[in-house]
Amino acid sequence: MSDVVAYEMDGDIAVITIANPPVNALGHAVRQGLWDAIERFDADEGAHAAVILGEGKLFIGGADISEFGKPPQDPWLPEVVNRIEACGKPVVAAIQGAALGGGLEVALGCHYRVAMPGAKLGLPEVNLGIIPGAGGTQRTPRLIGVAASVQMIPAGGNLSAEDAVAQGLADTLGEGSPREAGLAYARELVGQGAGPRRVGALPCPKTDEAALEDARALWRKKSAGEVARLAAIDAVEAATRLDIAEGLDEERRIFREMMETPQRAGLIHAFFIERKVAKLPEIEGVALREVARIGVIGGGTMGAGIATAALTRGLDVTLIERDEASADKARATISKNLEGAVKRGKLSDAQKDSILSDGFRTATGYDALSEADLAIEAVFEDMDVKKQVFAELDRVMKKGAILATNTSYLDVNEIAASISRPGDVIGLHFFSPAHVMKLLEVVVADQTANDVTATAFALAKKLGKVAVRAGVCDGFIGNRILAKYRAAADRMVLQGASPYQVDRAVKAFGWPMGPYEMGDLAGLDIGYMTRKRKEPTRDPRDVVPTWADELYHLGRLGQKTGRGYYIYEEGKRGGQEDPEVEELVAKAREKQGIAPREFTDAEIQRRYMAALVNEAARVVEEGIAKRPLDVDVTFLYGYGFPRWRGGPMHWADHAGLADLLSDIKEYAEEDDFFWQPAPLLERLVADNANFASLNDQG
Ligand code: T1G
Repeated sequence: MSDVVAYEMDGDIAVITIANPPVNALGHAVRQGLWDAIERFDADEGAHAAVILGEGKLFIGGADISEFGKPPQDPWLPEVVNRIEACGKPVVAAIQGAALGGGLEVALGCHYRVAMPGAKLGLPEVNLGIIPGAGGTQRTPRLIGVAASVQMIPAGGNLSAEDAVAQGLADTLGEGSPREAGLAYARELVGQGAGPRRVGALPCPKTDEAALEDARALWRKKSAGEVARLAAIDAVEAATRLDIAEGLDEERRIFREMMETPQRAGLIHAFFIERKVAKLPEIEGVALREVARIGVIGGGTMGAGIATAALTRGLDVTLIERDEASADKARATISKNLEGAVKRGKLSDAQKDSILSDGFRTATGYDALSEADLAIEAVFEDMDVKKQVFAELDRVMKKGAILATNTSYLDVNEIAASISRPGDVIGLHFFSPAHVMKLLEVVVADQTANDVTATAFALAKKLGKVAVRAGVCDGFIGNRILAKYRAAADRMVLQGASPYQVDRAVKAFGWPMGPYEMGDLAGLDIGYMTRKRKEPTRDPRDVVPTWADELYHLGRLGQKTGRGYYIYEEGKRGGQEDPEVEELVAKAREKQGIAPREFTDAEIQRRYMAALVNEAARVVEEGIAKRPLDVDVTFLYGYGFPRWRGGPMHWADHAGLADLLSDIKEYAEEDDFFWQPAPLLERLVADNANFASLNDQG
């Protein structure tokens, strides 16, 4: 027997246990082990039924994703599933924790399924840019029908054990341990003289044109640019007209097609980097400081959002405001945020009430934080104001407490150096709205202690955030790079592109919004203030979007004033293009003596991404981002970069760094101030290497 699949008898029941931590992935050894175990069971006269178990917290987490792209090894998963199904005696799957992807397909190859309370049963393959490839799209609709299948599979979602039993994907809910439940059910079946019950032998599911059409319409809209979700619907539809053998072949054909798409590579890259981003040598094995009570200084949008994020994850929060009126306003904002969580079903009314009564309080004096484990300030972005706050925190906070700043660009080293305990200072840069956005830039200053950094990453996990380590510079990783590709957009507009064409081209690339729509959402006053802040040090060759300054002076700040780049009408989704903006832009060109030229959407996309990747290469070279994958995670979770492209650095590797570099050099011929190739990019091209080759550096 293989060392990852065990076979033992419990009375007249064969118990087949998969032990391949951490998630019992169906790598080659597991597939071979399962095959051998089923062969043995079929031939074992003393065994009247079999139970398949997964050791540990879950049944099976799916096929082994790390094997993708490598030469396939027999037996293939579809064959293993078919072999289980073909067994001459009943086989029961006992499912705890999760049966996902190939894991559910193995269970569907079994003749009976017992699900333990709390288990989730699903086919998340589309989230990896593929479709189920071992019968999931053919056997699932035979059990739960077409409508339920095209609701679950294209969404990459899963069913709870209870819903799975209700819908017929599983037969019964188990009690006790998975082993006990599996054995009890197998013995019951043997007692009833029940034989194998093959899902594949069930008739083709009745088609449901309406459900198929609705699902196609939904995913055409919702997953613009992604191909796997629609392909999964095609596979389910095939089950309505092909017998199981033909259906499995058709599923396999589509599966292989999806395996070849760059989207698959992008989505699997995203899967692994979001798990790797928190793996940093400096925090590995470092003991954490305890964080149960936190203080938030400032109850504005960010402060209230941070407090909400902490409260909904069970932390005790004291919020400091300058006076009672501001404190009451902050409490009202937090209460509204929690109301939203209740509406989204994330929180019960009772939980909300207990949070607001027991876990949250406001104060107007810093002494209220003397027992706090961590304090995070979210006050006005001014260095003197920040230093005043930190001086107070330094005075009142207990020894070993962590002092954090939510600044989005100020020098965290300077803040740290202003107090007596710089080693306890760290940047925790949340993204607005802080109780919704997943990204958290953990800004590590020169003197930050490793256990402070490690504790920050643990806190991020507790808050349900994806944390990325960032070094100290203006804008850290995300905003620094954003400033560059935004500037590239402004340059194209000055040269002749319409802001609206830029937004359309960028969205066609897969971003949820273009830079000018984004400006309207954030507020054009933010951009104006940033330009004013940078004015004293700006290089005269830099392009200033003077049309945006005029919009600011006209009080057209975007969505919040009903007009910015776009005109927003009450109750209407999105904004209308504004011809006056085009006039302001034309005036700016005239003033600078620029004759406008045509831009294709492809050129806009190329320049936008080239500016992003070039600056990102600098950010990695300077160590602001430790690895290119940190940039990818930042943009996937903080800037809406299309997940199916894997992240900007992954995209660049697939687009070809040499081509990108030669484009940048071409752009530099007309503008060598803005377009200076990053030395790292030049070096990688010279070494015929790529960004991925740097993802294992620490
Ligand atoms: N293959 C390989 N490694 C996997 C894996 C998998 N399927 N799932 C998890 N890991 C690794 C992960 O990278 C991490 O590694 C460790 O296990 C713990 O994971 C034919 C082809 C199961 C819900 O899409 O959703 O089946 O970082 O941190 O939070 O139709 O992992 O420690 O080195 O996420 O407890 C379909 C993917 C595959 C499920 C557990 N299956 N996994 O969550 O742990 S395609 C999936 C998950 C397929 C067939 C097709 C989650 C989990 P490291 P973790 P967790």
